Amino acid sequence: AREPIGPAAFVLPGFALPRVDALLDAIGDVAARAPFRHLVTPGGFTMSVALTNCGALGWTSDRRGYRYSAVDPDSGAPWPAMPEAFALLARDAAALAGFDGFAPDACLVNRYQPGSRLSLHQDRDERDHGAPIVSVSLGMPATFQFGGLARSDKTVRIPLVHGDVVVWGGVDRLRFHGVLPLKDAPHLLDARWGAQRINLTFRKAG
Ligand code: MD5
Ligand code: FE
Repeated sequence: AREPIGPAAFVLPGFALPRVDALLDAIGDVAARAPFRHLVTPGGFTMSVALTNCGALGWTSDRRGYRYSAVDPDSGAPWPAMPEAFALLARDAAALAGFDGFAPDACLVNRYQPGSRLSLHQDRDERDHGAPIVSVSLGMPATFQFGGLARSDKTVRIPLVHGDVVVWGGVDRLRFHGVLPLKDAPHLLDARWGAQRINLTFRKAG
């Protein structure tokens, strides 16, 4: 199934479900080599969402600004390679939304714990805004906020649950968006995920 939420944005409900075991293993491998960390924004705030990356490029932030980097600033080493299961999922989901041949070079791995939130923002640090972004929701449910091209545009709330995949392209790629504070609701589907939401965000950054 494919549910449009914008002219070029689609929710693929449960699309990742058949692949979650492989994803959980791969997330563990990535986090063992590049641990989750709470980044500081240029404004001096510590993000409530913890993040790591895999792939050729990883997104990072500090007092100097936001940027993509080929190395993990915490270790000085390259980010872990993008697991095969990640790249295949991103490519297959993008194709279902009309974006054939999506080959992401960056995967941000966001970890939300109860109370973690992501305030309204645009993703504009990527070089090529023509490529889509693919987002995979795992673990606890969350409410996604989807706005317009101006921060002040009204937002709609979209519930996202374990296994949902969203593809954002074209005119929807630069819309303001955020995630409401994660509720402390137990995740009933699979106890291995614990009290957290993991979001994989695939991008063509370079
Ligand atoms: C999340 N992450 O649920 C979201 C999923 C981020 C972030 O927002 O920046 O790490 S990605 C949602 C997204 C990406 C690009 C464009 C749009 C939404 N959009 O136009 O609405 O952790
Ligand atoms: Fe974003």
